[in-house]
Amino acid sequence: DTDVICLGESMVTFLPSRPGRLADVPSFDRTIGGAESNVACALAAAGHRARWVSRVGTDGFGDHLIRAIGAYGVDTGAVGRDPARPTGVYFRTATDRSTDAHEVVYYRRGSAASAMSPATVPPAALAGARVLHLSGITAALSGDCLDLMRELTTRRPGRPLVSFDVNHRPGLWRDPDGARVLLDLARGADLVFVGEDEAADAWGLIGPDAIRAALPEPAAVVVKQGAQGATEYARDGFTAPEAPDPTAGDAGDAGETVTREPAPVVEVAAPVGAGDAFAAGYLSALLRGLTARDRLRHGHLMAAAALTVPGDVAVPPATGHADRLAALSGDAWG
Ligand code: KDG
Repeated sequence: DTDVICLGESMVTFLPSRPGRLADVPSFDRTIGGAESNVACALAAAGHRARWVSRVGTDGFGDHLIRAIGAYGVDTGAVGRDPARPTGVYFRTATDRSTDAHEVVYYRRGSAASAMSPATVPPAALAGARVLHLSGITAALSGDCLDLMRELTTRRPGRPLVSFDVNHRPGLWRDPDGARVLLDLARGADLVFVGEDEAADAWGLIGPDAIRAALPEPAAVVVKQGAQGATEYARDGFTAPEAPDPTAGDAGDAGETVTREPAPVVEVAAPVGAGDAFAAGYLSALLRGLTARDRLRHGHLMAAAALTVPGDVAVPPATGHADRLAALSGDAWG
């Protein structure tokens, strides 16, 4: 058994040796990326039992991903190998400090992970967790992957708490209705993470209240508002149960609490991976039964760790240290 299962494609990631456009960068350093395994790595580093479920090729890049993600303490035993398809790869440039922009190119069409489906991911790989963490990236990879996402976000008794980070990547979607698909998938989750700007771009929803109004089904919705902080809408009694709850999905008449927490001010090295780190910090606090304020603060602390390094994954502050930072008074939090 495990605390959290994170399902999604991971890629060998190439970061530039120096700033500049992709056309000009002379060499790249290899690291790892992949929204869901980034979450798994941060959770494992924070002391939780995390399993990453995916598929990779039988190539050396697949070996590297399994080894590097496993080195964080993540259980990689359920990762499938596909001799007929390659492991995904992506390159990106450094973040331009004046525009906050970077270039990304993916080499992942037809990858091993794009063949994930209800048939190729065994049910045993997805069993025995308190939380199943998914993201909208998977839904954009292929029709098979979308089928799997629809199945995993279908409400049924006894399923784990389903956490869904919208992660709208317009460049990955071939379906012009991708944004609408993401809204449908989010409605089937128990916990949704979405950026305020992301919701405006994808769905035309302006502000946290409008986002919650469009997503009434999940027990909790967390709207990330960049440097301003985050807002959580949580149905009373929202927790990650130790064992699957046979009544899960039954909203009943529970009330709702809205919690806003500012984010600490940090010097940003690269924004990539900050959303994943936020989700990991939030989930870590949720698994530990902490309050709404502390869930958001642990999200902000892990995001700060990721924002201040150039790569996609950051080693988070040790749990005791993070608890002391989260307990600082409101003034310190801005
Ligand atoms: O959130 C960070 C991820 O976007 C990055 O690690 C790569 O998974 C990735 C993607 O599909 O963009």
